[in-house]
Amino acid sequence: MNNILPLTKPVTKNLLGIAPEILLKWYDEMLLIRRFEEKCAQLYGMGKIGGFCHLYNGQEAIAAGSIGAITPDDYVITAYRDHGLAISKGVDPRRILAELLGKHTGTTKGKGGSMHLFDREKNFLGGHAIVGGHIPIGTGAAFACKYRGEKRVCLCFMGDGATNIGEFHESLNLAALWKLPVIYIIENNKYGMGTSVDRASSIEALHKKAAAYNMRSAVIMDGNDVLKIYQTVKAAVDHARSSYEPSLLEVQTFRYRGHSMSDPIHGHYRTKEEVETQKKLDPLTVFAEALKDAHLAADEYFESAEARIKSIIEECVQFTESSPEPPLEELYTDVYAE
Ligand SMILES: Cc1ncc(C[n+]2csc(CCOP(=O)(O)OP(=O)(O)O)c2C)c(N)n1
Ligand SMILES: [Mg+2]
Repeated sequence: MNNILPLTKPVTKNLLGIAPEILLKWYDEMLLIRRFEEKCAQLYGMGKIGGFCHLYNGQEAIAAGSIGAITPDDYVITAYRDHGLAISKGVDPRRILAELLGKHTGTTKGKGGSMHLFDREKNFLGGHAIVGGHIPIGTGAAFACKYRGEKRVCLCFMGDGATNIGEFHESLNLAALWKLPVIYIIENNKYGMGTSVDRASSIEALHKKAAAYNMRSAVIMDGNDVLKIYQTVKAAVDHARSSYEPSLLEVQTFRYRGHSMSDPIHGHYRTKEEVETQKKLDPLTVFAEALKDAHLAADEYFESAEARIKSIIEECVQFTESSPEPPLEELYTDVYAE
């Protein structure tokens, strides 16, 4: 089977009539995620980040486009590849980096690490390490929204591998049966660790799994096109708000790094050529070209964005380096709910 995304011209040219400041905010956000992840890779290499660390390089358009389609009141939940989604949901990147370095100022007071980011105020429900384990929690958040009579929704992100887990199927069944305002978003980056989708799933078109539960579904082939993602997620969100009905969306994407920081970029399961081909459709380049074509930004804008993001990253590092380690007594707090 062919694992390589079709090289179509991806970006919707009219930019959907979205206000220029919002488009530029999305670009900045995607750039922040990319540079943040590069800094994480560097700090990991220096031995400053311990434990598992899964980077989001290549998948940035999904975070910006999907979260651009909801409001701050809505919930977001995901698995362990969570830095980018947390940034887009408005979690302070300084506290994210501090968490990765195990500092007391981190989002989980330095006790959760990369895979367990959490921010109640921002309605970011994690950051979960067990594949598929968070899907019932996202479904439960949507249940709570409906039960309380609110018009909020939950975006529940997952990897392709998670769609083979029992909790995925149990959750979809209940969400469809009880009509819950949840949008399940599969970030199909073609692999679960070193196993390709066709080796793990009986069906490669993962969105079609919704049919078993009579649920609406769609696939976005250009997962590097922030506008297509926004457009599709927005339609699903609007539908969930007005009817409480769930959807299953599949976004075709690609991770540029290894599965986690302890894995090689290519490994034995994918070729250098495949990775290089995918990188030709880098979501940042694709979006920058669309912005230039639409005369919304010129080269100077992209240079100034780099400078602004660089200083944010420096601030994150400074904040983290000067933050204290958690005190010993923290070992026993927040372990059980009271
Ligand atoms: C229940 C469970 N089984 C196995 C693992 C080990 N594991 C960690 S990540 C992963 C691959 C998941 O791939 P996918 O859902 O496609 O997400 P991606 O890493 O590609 O974002 C596996 C098998 C785990 N964390 N939890
Ligand atoms: Mg995957």
